[in-house]
Amino acid sequence: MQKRIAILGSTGSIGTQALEVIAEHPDLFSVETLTANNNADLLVKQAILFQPDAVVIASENLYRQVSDALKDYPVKVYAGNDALAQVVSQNSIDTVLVALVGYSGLVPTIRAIEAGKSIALANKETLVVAGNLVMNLAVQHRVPIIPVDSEHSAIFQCLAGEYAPIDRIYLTASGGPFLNLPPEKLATVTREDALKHPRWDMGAKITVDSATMMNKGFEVIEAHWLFATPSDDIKVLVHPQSIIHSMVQFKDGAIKAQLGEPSMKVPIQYALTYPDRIECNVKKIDFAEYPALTFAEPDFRKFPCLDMAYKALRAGGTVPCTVNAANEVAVQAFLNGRLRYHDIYALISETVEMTDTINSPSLDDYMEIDAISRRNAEKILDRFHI
Ligand code: MN3
Repeated sequence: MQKRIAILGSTGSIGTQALEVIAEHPDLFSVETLTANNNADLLVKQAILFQPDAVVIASENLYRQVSDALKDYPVKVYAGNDALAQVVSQNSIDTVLVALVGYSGLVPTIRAIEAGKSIALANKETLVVAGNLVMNLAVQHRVPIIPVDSEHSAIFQCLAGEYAPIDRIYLTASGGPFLNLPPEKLATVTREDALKHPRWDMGAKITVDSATMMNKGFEVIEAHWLFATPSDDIKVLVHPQSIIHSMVQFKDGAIKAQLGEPSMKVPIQYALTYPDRIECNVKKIDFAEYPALTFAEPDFRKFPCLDMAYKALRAGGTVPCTVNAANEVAVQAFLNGRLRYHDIYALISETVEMTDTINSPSLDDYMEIDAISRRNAEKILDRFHI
């Protein structure tokens, strides 16, 4: 029987690659729902090609454009963020792939869990903001959360068939575009410099997060919640070749790693076929091309956002929620030319200092703290004139 998939964020980097996977295996998968933020043209193209039951365009002003373009097709068209959160509970959906960017993934993921859907999670911010709440809800509703983030997929694959507890997680990091840049040069890097990622082709937000290594910090938090591992047992390891996608060490010192050419298609496909493996149309590794795999400790002083993420995880409560909100404001401002690279960290850390924390937050608390943190970050941003 075909697995019926909803893709939240189908026009982004993960979403389009997920549709490639689905198109290569039409016997195994069908597309039930597609959603996009504001790329109406691509959403319409995808809807015509895959004929889902429904599409959602989050930007309500684009509703007319999408519904007109699909008026001759049997595809329901909805608009707005409420529709996006509601559409995941449709009976006809088996698995929800959450490929939204940032905080916007949280509420739809929670609604999908409550509706009992299997979750393929590509949106790390959902766990950064509210990992405790989301994981508890998944246990309560007996819903599997299969990671799509390549490092977490690697760890998940290393844990297949294991019962012993994890001794240590090695979370590998490419190091981003500024790995070998002298720290004093970071003051003058531009948006274009930050968007040139050496190993992975991704959306703008995550590429900037990779340049600051906030992405890796968020992945530490994500790993903590997915694998119930204390932050002290999660080590970031800089591995510029990005061939080892992460590793797990067990009590006896044995280490399992998952390797391959950098491609998101493998983790996306594995999340959809788990526990099975099927043919995947990607470049297979030729070790002769990689005579040396190298490893180094990360430089926490050069990449203070990585350190801040560890501290936020240890502080707990709504601190990671505030870090995420401030980071989203900072990255957007950086992309718009309103903030310098090295002020991203300063903006986030000042926002954390300015914002109250709640220790055992409910979803409403997270939503409130997210909104307050964004307002505080915007206020601080006004002082960082370029
Ligand atoms: Mn990753």
